[in-house]
Amino acid sequence: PAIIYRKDYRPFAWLVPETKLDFELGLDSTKVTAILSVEPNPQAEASGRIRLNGDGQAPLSVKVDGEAVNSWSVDGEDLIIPLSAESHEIEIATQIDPSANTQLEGLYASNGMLCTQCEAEGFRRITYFPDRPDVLSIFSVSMRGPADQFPVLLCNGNEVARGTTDDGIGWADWHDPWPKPSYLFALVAGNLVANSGTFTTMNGREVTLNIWVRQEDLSRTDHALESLRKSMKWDEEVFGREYDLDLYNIVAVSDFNMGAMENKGLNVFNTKYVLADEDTATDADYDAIEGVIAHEYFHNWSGNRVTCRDWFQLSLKEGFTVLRDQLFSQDMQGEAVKRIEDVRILRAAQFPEDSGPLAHPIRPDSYREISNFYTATVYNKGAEVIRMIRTMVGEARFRQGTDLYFDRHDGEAATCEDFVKAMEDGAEVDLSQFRLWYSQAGTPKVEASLLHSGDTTLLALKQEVPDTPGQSRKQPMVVPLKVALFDRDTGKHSGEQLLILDEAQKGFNFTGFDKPPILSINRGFSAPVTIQRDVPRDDLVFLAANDDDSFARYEAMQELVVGHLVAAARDSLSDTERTAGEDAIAQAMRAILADEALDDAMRGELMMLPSQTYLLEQVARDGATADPGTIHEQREGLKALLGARLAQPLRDIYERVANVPFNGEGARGALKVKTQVLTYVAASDPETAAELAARQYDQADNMTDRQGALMVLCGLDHPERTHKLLDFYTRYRGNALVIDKWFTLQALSLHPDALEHVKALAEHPDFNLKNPNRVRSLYMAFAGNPYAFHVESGEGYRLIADLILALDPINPQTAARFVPSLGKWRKIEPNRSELMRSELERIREAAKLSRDTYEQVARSLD
Ligand code: DPP
Ligand code: ZN
Repeated sequence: PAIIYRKDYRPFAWLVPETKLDFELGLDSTKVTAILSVEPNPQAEASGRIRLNGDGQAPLSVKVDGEAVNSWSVDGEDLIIPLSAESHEIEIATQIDPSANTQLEGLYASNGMLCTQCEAEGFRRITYFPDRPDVLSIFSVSMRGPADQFPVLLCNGNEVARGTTDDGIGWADWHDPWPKPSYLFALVAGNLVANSGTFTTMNGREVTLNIWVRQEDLSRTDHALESLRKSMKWDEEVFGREYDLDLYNIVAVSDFNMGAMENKGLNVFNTKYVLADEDTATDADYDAIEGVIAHEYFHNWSGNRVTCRDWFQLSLKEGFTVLRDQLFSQDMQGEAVKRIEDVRILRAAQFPEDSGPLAHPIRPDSYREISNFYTATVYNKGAEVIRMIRTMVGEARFRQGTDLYFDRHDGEAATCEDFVKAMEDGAEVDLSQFRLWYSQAGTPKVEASLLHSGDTTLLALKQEVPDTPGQSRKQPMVVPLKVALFDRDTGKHSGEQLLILDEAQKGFNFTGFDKPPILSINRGFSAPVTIQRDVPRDDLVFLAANDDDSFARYEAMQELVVGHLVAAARDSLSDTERTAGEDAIAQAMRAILADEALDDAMRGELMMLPSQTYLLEQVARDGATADPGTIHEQREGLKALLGARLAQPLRDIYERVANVPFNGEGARGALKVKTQVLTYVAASDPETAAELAARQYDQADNMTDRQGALMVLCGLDHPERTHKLLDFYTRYRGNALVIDKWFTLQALSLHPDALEHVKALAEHPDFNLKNPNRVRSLYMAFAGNPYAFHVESGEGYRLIADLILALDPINPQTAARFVPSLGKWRKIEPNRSELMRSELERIREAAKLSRDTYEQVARSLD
């Protein structure tokens, strides 16, 4: 498949001011008639023809200015129509089969309803169209279909008219007054009911809000509706953004490749990010729903009103919108814990990407299949990059920058460069060198060392941006680092400072310290970098107990454990060092358990050991390789040691939090701590853990508690494991989202037979390769199982390769998402590495691989 380059961007030769679509809807056969008003684009080179993108369909008829034409031709999947350089009306009829659309792009059938997913290039599977984000058009849509099957007919914008004919055909006309690119088109037809509400905007516009679901799901939509209201209010208050239609529809569908989609006025959501009640959703589910509802709502400005010129600019809308949803969630859920969670996600998903074969800048230079670039880099690192601008200029000037950006580019298809320029002008800051964050891939490494003499301390900083595929010898970036220096005698610091490291090396002097101070660096995770420093264990123990920046406190605890486990996994710990490390970690953990000033939500975070994925990244630093088996052993060993040494305080705290009533003050934190305690007990005293977990499961009056207990039981070889798994299945049978959890808990478990369990679950009658949520619930969880996926025989790798091959013809976009788990092979010890690589080669050799999977496999082997 051809490679597409950013540098090759050219504006489209035609404008399409208006598009009229007519749908005769049927699950197996839908007829689409599209009427495009086109005129030559004065900004582009004239062309004697128009190229319309297609994918899979055949034209039934083509008319230009009302006359049937036969002079069209097909180039690959595109339709080419000769056209003189003046205004025309093009009419094209096509027929598609939504029920055969298992890739879930374009118009497809799900559970008896019809829905669409057009981003990035799905619209071309509905009809021939210039399917690119810089072609903006005003859409009018008419649709009709059997009224009993499709009583509800929805599209973007406003409903103009609707009715039912005498012979039972329902119809509706919709009009969206806002020009939009085709990727924001949406249509839904089905038997749905709505939880409805209203929101009055800051200028008094009354907006009707609807959350559309199947009848049986209606009772689980209040949280989504409330989240939408909060998002609308917050975006007015914090970014000055007001909603611009009288109607906001959200539809939940159970077959969906992504989390959700921000189509203008008609968001389509994965049920996972809509449905929640206390019995079936965890606290984390509630938070995720609030965050994704906000994300899609915020796209109305950062994405829809200002869209992307081309797909290389994806981070323009995604990075910015992720930052916006993160800031919103910080305000709703608490800043400290949310920041820690966001960094944890970045480290789990983006850091490995940035140090592997699929590394790319947040604004990529080329792609074969754009679906492969909906990545943690474009989204999460993209958000971090904009957050750094905000950190450097402060909230007020950041707001001036975003105001100018929205003002300047409203109604346009913009670029990342436009955003940065608006920030420079609006926030009055020079971002020339900062732009490197858009072009250079790789996680910068910053080495920090303190040199003390007299009363002066020199903080010496050194940065290096590692080589990534296609990029070497990089330039120094602008790295904003928040630091504080703690006085060793008073245990206090005299204020946080923002240092800007913008050269390869730079020193900063601090005076007034009799003794070398204790350095707290990258506070709040002010820059998405890894900090490397030689720091005394005792200093980390101090910071873990005392740092007044919550993130830095968490980080100190992580650093303490990472340092110890990485050395242990590299087998470079002497016995004395091992003991000293264990003592320090136990001492820090004891302080965290005992700290009465700490709230439990934060305590729960501090108790979490670094993930094996993150540890693996750290062990495999600088070209070394990692043995996942050893990392697992060492991490579990440390958990067991802490569980044993802190048995009493852990029991005490468990008793306390177990008595916090659900819905009571501090319940969320209590639930988090409770399950954290169980994971330590499970490692040190499985029998007691099984007892406690079984009781927690039985007494649970909410899903957080029940899932936590079952998670712990899943890892144990104990009869209660089977009992509770069976109970859970029976209790929630028929509720797809909860059964997804049931699959996931088993696939992620630390049980020695987890691999066998996964193989058996793949044969379970409830398993289904066509439903992305179900596929992910089993296999994505398994690919993230640090132990079972990496069994020495290589069977885990084979399982994932087999899945990729089986799924690729059904749903290439989802299949390709599994490739990165095998693509890590270069970081792994030689035996496993070879097994992983050969699975990738086996995939590459398969006949008829999709563009999605081919690209990821080829890059992973390069
Ligand atoms: N729907 C996806 C998102 O919101 C892609 N735009 O991120
Ligand atoms: Zn998005």
